[in-house]
Amino acid sequence: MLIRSHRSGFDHPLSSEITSRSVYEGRRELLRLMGGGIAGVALATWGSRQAMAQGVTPTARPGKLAALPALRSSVAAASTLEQPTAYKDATTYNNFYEFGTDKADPAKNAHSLKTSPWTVEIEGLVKKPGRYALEDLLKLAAQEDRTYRLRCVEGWSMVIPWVGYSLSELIRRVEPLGGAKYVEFVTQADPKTMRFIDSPVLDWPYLEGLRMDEAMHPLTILSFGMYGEVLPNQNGAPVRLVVPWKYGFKSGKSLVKIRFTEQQPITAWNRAAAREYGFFSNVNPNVDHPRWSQAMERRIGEDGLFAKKRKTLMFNGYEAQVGQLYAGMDLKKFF
Ligand SMILES: Nc1nc2c(c(=O)[nH]1)N[C@H]1C(S)=C(S)[C@@H](COP(=O)(O)O)O[C@H]1N2
Ligand SMILES: [Mo]
Repeated sequence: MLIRSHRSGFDHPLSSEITSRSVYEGRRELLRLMGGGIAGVALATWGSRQAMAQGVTPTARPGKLAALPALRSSVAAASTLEQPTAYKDATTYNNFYEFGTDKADPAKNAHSLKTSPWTVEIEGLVKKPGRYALEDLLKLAAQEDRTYRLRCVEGWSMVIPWVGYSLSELIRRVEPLGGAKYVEFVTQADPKTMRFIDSPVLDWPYLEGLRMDEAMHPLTILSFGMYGEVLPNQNGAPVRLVVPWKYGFKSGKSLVKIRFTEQQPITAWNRAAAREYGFFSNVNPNVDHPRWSQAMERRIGEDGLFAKKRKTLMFNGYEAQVGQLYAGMDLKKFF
């Protein structure tokens, strides 16, 4: 199988705006010596740059994992203005059934996931199939800050500053053939490192899929990091999908294969309960899940006794950008 090398022409010139790792770490050290505070905000760390862009309280890089610097997004209105969810919450309240079904399980169990070496295979109806090393995928396009809401079908939401680039950057380079109508996403299924992979909750590997126009939409990202650092294992390291206008489960974690198909792919949740989880699964307050309403959501981190629920927004608040993809479709039928 073809291994794409650094010489194969996919190198993206790193913008001089991207702070190199050593400079970044140096600034952190300086910050630490100065005791943070106002002086820290003046430095172009991830947190302050993001805050200046969004007018929210600066969030410090958590300092847990390797830095993954990012540019402010070039995609118009790509980010929400909401305050990001606390890193602690975003990394301890997860759905990643390969590591257990309790929200706290992935944080406890996902350390066993082996994320290096990692490759993603591109196959199916595409002119340039092949196996891409993670290092090459990382450099395929500039990493951007994309702070998106993620709304789970279960009725909670988070605001996460993802680091990644539009999936369309990759799709364009591999040149899908005319017959390619859908993109299927296959995720890691390794019984040696994923404790719950033999549990009967789902058929493994966890599969997801998008229509080609959804996959090509600039808001759909391949994400390699969050909060200015590489992804924690429990959040789908080393590379995951993030589709902000769809329920969280459409955002497959720990991707190993991207396949271009003519037929609409089977997805893990559709196979498990077709009546409850459709192929599209667009966030829609007007289409209830058969067993509960989808009109409201609880923002993780706002769970005090008197915390108000929030109204769920059409397409999770991204209607202006993605509504057109579904013009003329009956969203009750194609849920
Ligand atoms: N491989 C895989 N990807 C997955 C899941 C999963 O169980 N396995 N859960 C999905 C669901 S239901 C949600 S809500 C999001 C949660 O992402 P987070 O834990 O980073 O917030 O991941 C999605 N991606
Ligand atoms: Mo979810």
